[in-house]
Amino acid sequence: MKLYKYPAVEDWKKLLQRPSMRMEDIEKQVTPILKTVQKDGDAALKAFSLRFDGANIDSILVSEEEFSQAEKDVDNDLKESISIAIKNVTKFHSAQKTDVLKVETMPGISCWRKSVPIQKVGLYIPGGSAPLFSTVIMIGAPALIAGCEEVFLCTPPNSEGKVHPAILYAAKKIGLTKVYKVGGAQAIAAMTFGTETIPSVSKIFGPGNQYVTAAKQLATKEGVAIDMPAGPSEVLVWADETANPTFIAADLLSQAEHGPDSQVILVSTSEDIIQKTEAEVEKQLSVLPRKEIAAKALEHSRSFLMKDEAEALKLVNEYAAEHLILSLDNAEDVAEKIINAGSVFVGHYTPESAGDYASGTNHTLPTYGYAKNYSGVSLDSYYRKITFQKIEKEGLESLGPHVERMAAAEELDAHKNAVTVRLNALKD
Ligand code: HSO
Ligand code: ZN
Repeated sequence: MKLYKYPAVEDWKKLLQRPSMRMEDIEKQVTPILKTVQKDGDAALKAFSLRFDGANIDSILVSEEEFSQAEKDVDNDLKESISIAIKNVTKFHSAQKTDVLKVETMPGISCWRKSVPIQKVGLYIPGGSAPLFSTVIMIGAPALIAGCEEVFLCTPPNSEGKVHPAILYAAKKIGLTKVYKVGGAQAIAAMTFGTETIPSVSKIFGPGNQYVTAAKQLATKEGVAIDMPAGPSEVLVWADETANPTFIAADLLSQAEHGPDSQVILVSTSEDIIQKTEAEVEKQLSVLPRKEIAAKALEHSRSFLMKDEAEALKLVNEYAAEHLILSLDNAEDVAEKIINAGSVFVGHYTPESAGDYASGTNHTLPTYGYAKNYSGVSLDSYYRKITFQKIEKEGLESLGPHVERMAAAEELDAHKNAVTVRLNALKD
């Protein structure tokens, strides 16, 4: 991790830059995949599974027997932990339900807003080196709590045509029964256009590699919504002299092990803490099974020594981290001053891992600085909010003349008439 001591404000933007993502080349590779799936449906999905995953798939839909086998393959201790995670995530997200908001803006004029679940939702869970069954819970449970009518999941099979048992177990446990064995850009294409087996959806959720990310971006041009623009995962740890270097080194590495393009940042007003943490990172890294991945991520990660708390706060808000850990004595006070972050972990005993798996908050969060303008996934992500209004005759009598006047001033006579004909009828 490269150390920057008291960086000048004018250099912050450059120093806080994320690794660049060039999507054009990938989009060029992904576009033909989307087109082929649109044209050939299931046959294209099977051909791509053979080509990219080395899997010969008979049935794209996971069978009852496969679910039962998964149930047997997951050990009881893990089942218990998954249950606790589901319980906490369900509790936190269920509490996000809102009542219909109804307001009488003037006598005889009522306006209300109601959350209506998105009808068809598709979830994507990547395969690869880490089977992210926790993500099944994070993006699946809220969809079911919101009441989305059709919810299903796509995930790539391994070369034997199988899905990781914990993914199937977690899916079944939250109430998802439709899981399709298809991954990569072809899965996103299937959810966008629909195939004989896989229905098209209105919104796609879930992480993925660059091909999946590019395919999701292209799906938006076809009228499909996506959870959020994706970039590599990241954490910023802000630590003061009361922080424990062993704890925060572990936090930095927990993010670094996600992928070689992950970014980890350490901010402190104490040079001693930075030095001790760096030594601790080296020590812990050497025994990690994913040390090669984590080491690559650390190559483009940084530490910042800041003059005081106020400067550190400005830098932290400028970075807009996906995950922000406040390992500070006054963490709760500082938390109040955070204006840009995906999710904040407050105090020495709040590791990001807790939120990644089981405390209750969602781990699908805005990366790449998007925390400045996007929120993480929550119950809201599964709704549209529809507004309604009902105007009584006396309401139109009092408001109508104002609408007529405004319409006339905008030179939109048909708008004015829509009120005038009614007001005339009321005079008769
Ligand atoms: N830190 C990841 C989520 C995750 N971690 C899943 C472990 N499993 C992105 O927020
Ligand atoms: Zn994680």
